[in-house]
Amino acid sequence: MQDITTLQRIASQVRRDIVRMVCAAKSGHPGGSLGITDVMTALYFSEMNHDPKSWTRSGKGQDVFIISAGHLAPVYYSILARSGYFPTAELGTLRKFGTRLQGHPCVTDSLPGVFKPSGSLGQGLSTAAGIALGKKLDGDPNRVYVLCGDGESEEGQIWEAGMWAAHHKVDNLIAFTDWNGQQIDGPTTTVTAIEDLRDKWSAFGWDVIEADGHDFESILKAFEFAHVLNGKPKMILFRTEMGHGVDYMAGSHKWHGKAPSAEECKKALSQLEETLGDY
Ligand SMILES: Cc1ncc(C[n+]2csc(CCOP(=O)(O)OP(=O)(O)O)c2C)c(N)n1
Repeated sequence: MQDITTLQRIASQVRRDIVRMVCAAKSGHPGGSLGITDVMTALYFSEMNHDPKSWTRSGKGQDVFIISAGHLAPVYYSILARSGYFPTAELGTLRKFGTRLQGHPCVTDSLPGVFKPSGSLGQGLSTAAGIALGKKLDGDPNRVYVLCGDGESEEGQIWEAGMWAAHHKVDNLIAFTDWNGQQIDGPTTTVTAIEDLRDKWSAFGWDVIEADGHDFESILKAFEFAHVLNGKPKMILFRTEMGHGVDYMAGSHKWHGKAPSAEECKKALSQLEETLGDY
């Protein structure tokens, strides 16, 4: 469990990692990654029971995290490296030929921390629900977490998994949505409206919690609240801003999957300056 100032410092470092990674690769997904950074930082550095030293792909004896919105690989890789799953020096290899850090996570046997390949949207919630039920059947008291996108939630399989998890009362499953209102082609309201996510998830038999995805107190309270609810799977809807922390990216779907130019990178890094120190 880290204090909030430490979490802010880690998140600031992770945002710089994301910008450096996509700039070096000249491609990738900075917008959603920057938007979900605070939540992912709270998850790995405060909420989850995990230990990189004893991690195994079976996920036994620890919490499991599945990234369903696999294009958010930059934030995922940075968080894994900063948590100690692999060296931070490797972050510079994002999207390079032969790297373990593919543009979307793939399970090479050698990349610790990754349970499942992703990138084809809509599938991760099904996997997470299955792993969570498996843990219950095994008597493993640990939880399963899964990150979904709001645009991703336009996929039908998300709702099939939702029905299934509620039917089987998979209450050790904590799903969360990066509710930034944006997806690849524009606002979700104009692509395929999914509002109101609160009503939809509760109609599907889930406990629903809403929180500010850029306020660590709100994020941690949401996770805490999820622990005391029993009998249903939980969905935390984190209100976030795409591109959070970089003014010219903030709130715009245009930064869903585009690398900044060299000039824009400099600008982004100067805005993410190490005011709180390096982590
Ligand atoms: C099955 C499938 N259909 C389409 C895509 C292309 N695609 C990649 S990301 C994306 C939008 C996802 O939106 P969201 O989950 O809101 O992510 P954000 O834009 O907030 O990063 C789409 C349509 C895909 N990867 N997989």
